Amino acid sequence: MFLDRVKISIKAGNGGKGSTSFLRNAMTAFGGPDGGEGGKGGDVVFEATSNLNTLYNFQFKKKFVAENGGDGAKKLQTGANGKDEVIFVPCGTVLIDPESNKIIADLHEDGMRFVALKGGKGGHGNAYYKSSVNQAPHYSQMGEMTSQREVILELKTIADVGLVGFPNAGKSTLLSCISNANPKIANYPFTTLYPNLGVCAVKGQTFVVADIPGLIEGASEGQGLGHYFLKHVERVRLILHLVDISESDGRDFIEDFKIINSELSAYSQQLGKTPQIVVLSKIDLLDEDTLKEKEERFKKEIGGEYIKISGATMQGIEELKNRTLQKLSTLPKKKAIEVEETDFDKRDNDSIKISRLDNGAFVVEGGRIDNFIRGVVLSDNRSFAYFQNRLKEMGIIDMLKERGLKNGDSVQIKDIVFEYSE
Ligand SMILES: Nc1nc2c(ncn2[C@@H]2O[C@H](COP(=O)(O)OP(=O)(O)OP(=O)(O)O)[C@@H](O)[C@H]2O)c(=O)[nH]1
Ligand SMILES: [Mg+2]
Repeated sequence: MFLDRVKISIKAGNGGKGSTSFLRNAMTAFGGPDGGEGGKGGDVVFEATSNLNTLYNFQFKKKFVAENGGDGAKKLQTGANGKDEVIFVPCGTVLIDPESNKIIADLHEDGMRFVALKGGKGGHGNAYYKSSVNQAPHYSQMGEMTSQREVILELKTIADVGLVGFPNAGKSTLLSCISNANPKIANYPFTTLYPNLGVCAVKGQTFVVADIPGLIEGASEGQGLGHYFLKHVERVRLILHLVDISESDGRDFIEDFKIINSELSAYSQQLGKTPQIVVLSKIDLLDEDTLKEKEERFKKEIGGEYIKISGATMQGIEELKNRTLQKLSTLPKKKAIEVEETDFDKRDNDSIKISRLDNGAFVVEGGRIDNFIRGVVLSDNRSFAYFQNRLKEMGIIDMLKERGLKNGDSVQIKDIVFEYSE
């Protein structure tokens, strides 16, 4: 099972509640406020690891929630911070915001981390609100609530070299000859159904090779397995373009070469321009004269750099490894995918929305209201006075009046419903 695109839901931890408490012991009957702060909620963090090659782990587990912050307690005890939820993904995983379709992170290197969602802030305890005018506040603050988000994980494999060609061209055979990988090989098209990675060692150096399912004419329009898997060679620095010069499947090898190149360009201009080494494969199946004839034809009609190999006799394999390494040394390291500026984890701290119910009651909602209401505990008179003052200061009463608020109208703000009077 190969999984390279999956949608999951993530949620950071809520902030813990601040505590309302007063110092009380044998010596102090009515001590000051000593309610501690709520702890911070855990973050949702993605981390790239080279121990994974697919998104298979996400087939069944699709929901990830970081721990909530602990509540504050008496004696100024701060609540514990919630544990971060660390989600491990294979190197090359790109995170996409399904709402905007924008890329929010590219985890292309082992150990790379990205904090996708920050945990909610802890609420203040009542000790925090102690002031010269209010020595004994009977209220504390709720922690900041976080909301659940969806994110798409898409794997764009990280490899230096990509093997590209028609089905049966000998791509997997080549991978097994030059690397530690052990891919399935068989004499029928589409043996390879998902990308294989192998590490090739040459002269004390290594490079990573990706073998993908074969392409056919019209792949860009969905023929065969389509060009779905080309995303796994999108980032390679060099393509080994395999062409079966023995024409064992009955097609013309020059045509094959041209078709694959036009499919690469149809997928993306950039992929069409990725440097290539043309690899003429299965030369053991041709006698010397025919091989020479075909080579001449290739030189005349296509030209440029090429190399002849046989996975059966190993002819040309060492040379191909050396040439690949040499060519890679002249090519720049692939850059990470550009990540766009997004507001994925941006909290709504500013909005105020007013609507009216059928019964005429006004409803006030929005991020600014949520933040404000966290600090309101209505069992306390001072707190209610504070609430009313703040409604005026924030301009909410004026906004409501503009919408027709009159004496006696009912106003609903979160769980609080009150009757307006001048
Ligand atoms: N004689 C000979 N046969 C080869 C050579 N390379 C591959 N083959 C055979 O060709 C067939 C296809 O080889 P694969 O390596 O599976 O081809 P592939 O390009 O990975 O094919 P798909 O995964 O279907 O796209 C198998 O039967 C191989 O044994 C070669 O150099 N010489
Ligand atoms: Mg194969």
